Amino acid sequence: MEKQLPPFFQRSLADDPLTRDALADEAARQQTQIELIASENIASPAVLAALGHAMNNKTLEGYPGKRFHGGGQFVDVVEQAAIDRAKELFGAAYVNVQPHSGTQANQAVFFRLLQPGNSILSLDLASGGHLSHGARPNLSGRWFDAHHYTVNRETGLMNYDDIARQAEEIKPKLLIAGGSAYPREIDFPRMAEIAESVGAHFLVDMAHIAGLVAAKVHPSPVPHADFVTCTTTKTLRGPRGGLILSRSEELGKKLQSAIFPGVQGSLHSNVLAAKAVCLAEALQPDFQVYGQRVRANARRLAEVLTAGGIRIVSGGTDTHIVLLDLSDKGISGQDAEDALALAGITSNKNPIPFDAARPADWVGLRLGTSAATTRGFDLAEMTDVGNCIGGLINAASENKLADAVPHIKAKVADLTSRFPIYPSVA
Ligand code: DSN
Repeated sequence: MEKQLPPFFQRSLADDPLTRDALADEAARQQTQIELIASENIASPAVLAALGHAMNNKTLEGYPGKRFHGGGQFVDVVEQAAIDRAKELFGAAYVNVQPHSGTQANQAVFFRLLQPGNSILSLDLASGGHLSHGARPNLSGRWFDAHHYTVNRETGLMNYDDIARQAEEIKPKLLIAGGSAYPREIDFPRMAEIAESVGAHFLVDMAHIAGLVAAKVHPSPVPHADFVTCTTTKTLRGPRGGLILSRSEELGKKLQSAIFPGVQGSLHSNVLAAKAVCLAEALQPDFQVYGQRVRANARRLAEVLTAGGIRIVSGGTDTHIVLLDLSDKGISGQDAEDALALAGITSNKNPIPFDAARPADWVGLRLGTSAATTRGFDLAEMTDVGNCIGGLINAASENKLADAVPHIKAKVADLTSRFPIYPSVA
């Protein structure tokens, strides 16, 4: 007869009703709302199963085969699989799968390449850059002499001649490309040329576009940069965490100790398993179809919104991101985010290029199509979503939200019920 488990192992979430209910509510929210936050996605049940596994209990430091604790043989299997799969997916010679986040991946690269006080040159936040690329409130903005390039005020596009001139003037130790809200393709060979011309290292943070690069619908930075960092969360559709890649095994070897023991201690064993799962998923042929749909859906969303009288920063998109400029609508990004939320559409306020400093005054709204595409939305649904958003923004601008919300909310409910996500909340 099977031995009765001790009471501790018989406990479940039912013993913590507060957490159980919040988790159930979050699952229901994801089912019933249209998720358009560009940094989000819907991970597979297999990824979630790996995250919720007892591998969570395993403490390890070091790398496969060279650990500081015993009992690591099965974590070695998943860490090595994640490394091998990421190498294959991105054509990289070196991969580190241990970063707990994209920001920590960036910190490890800084730790390896820079000394405090060195100069760095990156895309500014309002133009779509990232906090960890030298923004003032971030550690990177305090410890390094951070300079930023902007996009062109009229076109919203990166101007490579301007960046080259700025780099010549500043002579940064590190040039960074990539960010959180730049919706257009980046010319990586040109950026690499600029870095080389001033003797700078070149880092690409492809956190947002990693899945599009994996799906081959966006050019890869891997052959051009010294290091490429990303998260596994966003277009890559995996667990929360980061990766560092390099085209060079030599550079990679130098980076290894920058993650551990440089900026991190023990690894997140179960997350490594989930990373292995999501990377295997991204190697399947259907992931390329997914990437094509994400981009086509973003283009459709931009077209429908433009036809609805809403300005899109840079006039369109090459990625999953559509950045709205609400400056001529008389409402803030926060007003728009709130208006969309009334109908069950989730988004986030964002600065647009040359926007105000205070988040409350930002006039941008960032949308992304990764999560909606995962649940099955295609061009027809994205046309509906665009019309819903256009209707809400124009209604907010004319103080007519009370009239507009009920029928748009009904449309959102119809769309989400036709495209269920996890079985338990379907
Ligand atoms: N960088 C933030 C974003 O893009 O939303 C979080 O990943």
